[in-house]
Amino acid sequence: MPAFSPDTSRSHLVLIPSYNPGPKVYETVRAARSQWTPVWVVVDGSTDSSAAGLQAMAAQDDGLRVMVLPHNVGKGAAVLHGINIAAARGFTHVLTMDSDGQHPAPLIPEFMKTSAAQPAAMVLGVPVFAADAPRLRVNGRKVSNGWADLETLWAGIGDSLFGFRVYPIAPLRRVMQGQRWMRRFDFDPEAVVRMCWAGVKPVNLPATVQYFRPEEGGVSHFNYLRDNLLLSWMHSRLFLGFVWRLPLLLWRRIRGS
Ligand SMILES: Nc1nc2c(ncn2[C@@H]2O[C@H](COP(=O)(O)OP(=O)(O)OP(=O)(O)O)[C@@H](O)[C@H]2O)c(=O)[nH]1
Ligand SMILES: [Mg+2]
Repeated sequence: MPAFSPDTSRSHLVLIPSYNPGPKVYETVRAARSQWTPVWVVVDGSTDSSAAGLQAMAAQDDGLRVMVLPHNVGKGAAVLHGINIAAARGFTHVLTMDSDGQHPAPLIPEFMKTSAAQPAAMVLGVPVFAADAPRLRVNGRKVSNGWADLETLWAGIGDSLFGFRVYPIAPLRRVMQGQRWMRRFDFDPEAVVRMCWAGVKPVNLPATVQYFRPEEGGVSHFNYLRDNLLLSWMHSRLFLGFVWRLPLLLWRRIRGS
């Protein structure tokens, strides 16, 4: 079994929540491992064979840890599971990335370096889409981004939905433990808005996104009706939260903090 490399991070880890990702997950995890140590995967009640396949990889690699949840609890809940354990191990920051190969593993070091230089901030990937990316996805996010801008009084969120990010763990845990939302697909946009409310500043970096056709191993769990309803409900409750925080947000804006 290979020993930890000397550059194993004690503060920053890569966390990959994973639900029935198909075979792309193996190259995704390998790509993340080639850039960072440690990498943790939370298998969220997957019913494909990926739990066993990932555990076999982890048995050969001390830098990879695989946690398997018995039932599907949702992306946000899987992230919370991972960061609770990470916090207990002394980690302070987490880079979250998708398990389906869409996110740019080669940018992990740059994102981690930016986070280390500004540890109080969150580092947000801003998606750079290829010309063949589905228009519905590219344009659909403008609605969520518009709401997130309003809800934070234009705090500078580059993209509300993109999940390739580095979060400081302590405020993210506080925000998540403070309420019962953000457990599913609503995790990424609600996290970024609530973190802004908590005073965590966004730093935006461009990040390329890849879309794979099904025959290339592309898998999506985005359900247009279900997830747009979830996002509409999420922005409704965030808007209410925004209304009573408006004096605070205005005060911060006036002070320039
Ligand atoms: N833990 C967990 N992760 C999930 C769940 N659903 C999706 N994910 C993960 O969240 C990431 C994004 O899911 P996708 O279904 O690709 O959603 P998306 O990337 O926003 O949508 P597309 O633009 O269609 O790819 C992937 O890494 C999934 O494995 C879930 O129920 N639990
Ligand atoms: Mg995806």
